[in-house]
Amino acid sequence: MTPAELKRAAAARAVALVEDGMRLGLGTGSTASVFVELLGERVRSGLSVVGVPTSEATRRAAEAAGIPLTTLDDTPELDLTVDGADEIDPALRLIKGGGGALLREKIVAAASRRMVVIVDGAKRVETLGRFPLPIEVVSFGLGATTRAVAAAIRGAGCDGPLSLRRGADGAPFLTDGGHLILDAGLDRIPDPEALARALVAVPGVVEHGLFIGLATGAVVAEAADGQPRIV
Ligand code: ABF
Repeated sequence: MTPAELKRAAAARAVALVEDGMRLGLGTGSTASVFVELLGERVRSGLSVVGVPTSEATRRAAEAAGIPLTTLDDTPELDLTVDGADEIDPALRLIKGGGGALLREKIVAAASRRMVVIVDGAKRVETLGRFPLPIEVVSFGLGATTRAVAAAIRGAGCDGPLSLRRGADGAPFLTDGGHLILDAGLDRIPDPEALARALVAVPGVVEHGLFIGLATGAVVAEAADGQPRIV
């Protein structure tokens, strides 16, 4: 099966977990967008749900699919969030934020009783870090914040280059919140909890892409047979 077919298989399995009346967090990325598309089909067949989108892109996709939307102000507690990931380890720790939506994704996941991650098998790793870790920072003081982030990374036993994410036009990439992203090419993160603690202690860091203790399950579609497994 192609990567696109695997993503669709994982998204379809997750849509089957949705029950009538649920308050949902709607993830971002190509896998989550298939989930939104398939959820829209169920909504048009009579399923009653409300969703909180994790990005402006997902908001537009959900509106196009006919999914009723709400906010965390009106609906501060969600039943289930379904979202993609860039990496997942055996303890369901994640790297997210390759799409730049990590801040809203983490807020929505933290407001959910369950978070199910939908990925193809290529995202599974023994040790997180091969995918560059996104770190969202405010633009004020960028030079000083970058130095402090580099020191925090070394203090947590990691090493590797930090690069300011840029868009296709070469300009700095801006998140939905108007912030910048530093991508840390660490290769291996031996102690994700220690790195997470070190990063949040840096003034100017808004959020980082390590999702620890948030995912309660994962639907993994493996290339071998394309059959999604729930772990
Ligand atoms: C979001 O989309 C992100 O947190 C992650 O970076 C990305 C995964 O994208 P895809 O499903 O397109 O691989 O979930």
